[in-house]
Amino acid sequence: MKLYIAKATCSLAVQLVANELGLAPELVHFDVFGKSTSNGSTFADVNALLYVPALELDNESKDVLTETVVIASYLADQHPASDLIPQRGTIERVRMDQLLTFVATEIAQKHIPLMRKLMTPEGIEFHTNKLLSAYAALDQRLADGRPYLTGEQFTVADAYVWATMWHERSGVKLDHLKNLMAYVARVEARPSAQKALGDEAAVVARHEERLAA
Ligand SMILES: N[C@@H](CCC(=O)N[C@@H](CS)C(=O)NCC(=O)O)C(=O)O
Repeated sequence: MKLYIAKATCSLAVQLVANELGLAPELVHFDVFGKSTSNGSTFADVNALLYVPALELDNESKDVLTETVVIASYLADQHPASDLIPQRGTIERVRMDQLLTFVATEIAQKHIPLMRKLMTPEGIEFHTNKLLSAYAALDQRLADGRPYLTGEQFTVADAYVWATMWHERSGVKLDHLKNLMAYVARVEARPSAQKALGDEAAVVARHEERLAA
C-alpha cells in the first residue's frame, strides 16, 4: 500500500494506526503548498481534491481511499483482533463513529482556517470557542481517570485526536485542560506514535533533498 501524507497533518493518525497494526505502507510526502510529492508522482492523479491522507491499496484496481476517518476505520476493521475499533453493527461502533465524526468536523476542520490565518476576527473567535468547547468535552470524558477516550482500550479515535492537536498553530490555549494534555502525552509516548513522527520526518527530509537537488 502507498500512504500519501503531509507534514504535521491528519495523515499522522493513519500512520499511527498502521503502526499499531504492524503494517508498513510506503509513505509518500505531499507538499500541500508546493504541490510536489517525494516520489515525483502527480498527487492530483491520486486525489483530485489535493488533500491527504490518501491510501492506495494493493488490490488489482489500485483503489484509492480518502478521508481520515474512512482510512483509519478501514485499516482497523481489517484487523479486528487489534481492538482498535469496535465491530460494525454494535452500539459501541456507532459511538465510535460519532466520536470520529466529531473529531473530523468539530476539531480538525475547525483548526484549518485558523492555522492558515484565513479568518476575520469574528471568525477567529467563533472557531476558537468551538475548539475550546470540543476539547473541553474530551477533557471531561477523561476526568474519571480513563487512559483513553473510550476507556482502557486505545482506539483509532485516540490516534485521530493526537494527530489533530494543532492548538499552538491555531493560537488556542488548552493548558487548563489537564486531563486532555496528560492524555495527549500518553498517546504520544506510544511506540506507534513515535515511529509515525520519525517516519514522517524521514520522508519529509527525503522530499526536501529531492527538491534541492
Ligand atoms: N476531509 C478530509 C480533509 C483532509 C484534510 O483537510 N487534509 C489536510 C491536512 S490535515 C490537507 O491535506 N490539506 C491540503 C489542502 O486542503 O490544500 C479528511 O477528513 O481526511
